[in-house]
Amino acid sequence: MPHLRITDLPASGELPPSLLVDIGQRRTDLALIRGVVDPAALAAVVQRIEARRADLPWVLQESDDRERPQMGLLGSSLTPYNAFPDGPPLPYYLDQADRFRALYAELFEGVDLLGAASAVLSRLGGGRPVVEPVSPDGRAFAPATLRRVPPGKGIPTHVGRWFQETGGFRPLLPQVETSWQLSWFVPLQQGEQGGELVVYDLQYGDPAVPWRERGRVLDDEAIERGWQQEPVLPQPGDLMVFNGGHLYHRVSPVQGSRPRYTFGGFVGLSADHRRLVRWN
Ligand SMILES: O=C(O)CCC(=O)C(=O)O
Repeated sequence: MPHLRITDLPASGELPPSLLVDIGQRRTDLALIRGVVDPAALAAVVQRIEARRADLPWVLQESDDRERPQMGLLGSSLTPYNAFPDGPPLPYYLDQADRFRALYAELFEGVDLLGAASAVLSRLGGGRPVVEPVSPDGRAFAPATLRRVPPGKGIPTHVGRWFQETGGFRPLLPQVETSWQLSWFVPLQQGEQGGELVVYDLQYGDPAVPWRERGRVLDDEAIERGWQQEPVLPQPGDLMVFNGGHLYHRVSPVQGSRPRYTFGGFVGLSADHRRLVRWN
């Protein structure tokens, strides 16, 4: 049974200016905005990245072992991962953000994916300007990361507002409206099969959320068995924005020979509600 309320629209037409706030305030769940960027241009970016893959500074999510098939990011997210189980320390994160901006300029030369995604986010956010959070020393947070998920791997079940409880998010929280945060991403390439965003009918803060190891580890198998789920598969160049802050979700294992590439992060309102704040 579908439980997700989806708005599916072409980027070339009119877009509802209150959609981000409507998703954040749970009047709807997910927006799929088609054709934000030319898929052929994104395919060329993927070729460029794959050609240089062995030399790129991937931030590995599961283990330091570079030979192990696993999800890797270009740029660091503020979220917990193998090297920093409570999220990265701010100075390291900001260094990675600077490095990411330089790499992005090289790898995406001639394809303004960040600009195109920001323009659509702004249209969905009442025309508010889109900005990055800024650290106390004036350095900008990362606007997004590039994510590579190889065949056989997915992204484990998680929910965005849980990250607000981790150390990495501490410097961010005074700058944003914390009662909601959305996830957004644009696929550059999908695998032959799999790689769907699977959204569960399970909400952050629900006392029924199942845990293992005395509340330390989410019981993703119990969620898989016990809650309704709905898969969504955006195509290269489509922008997906959804209430990943509130609804538990995962990415199903990528199948076939191609890795899945996406570019994205989080978006919400600034604390004064006048700007959209975007980070990863
Ligand atoms: O596919 C992606 O890049 C991330 C999907 C996701 O789990 C999220 O946006 O929170």
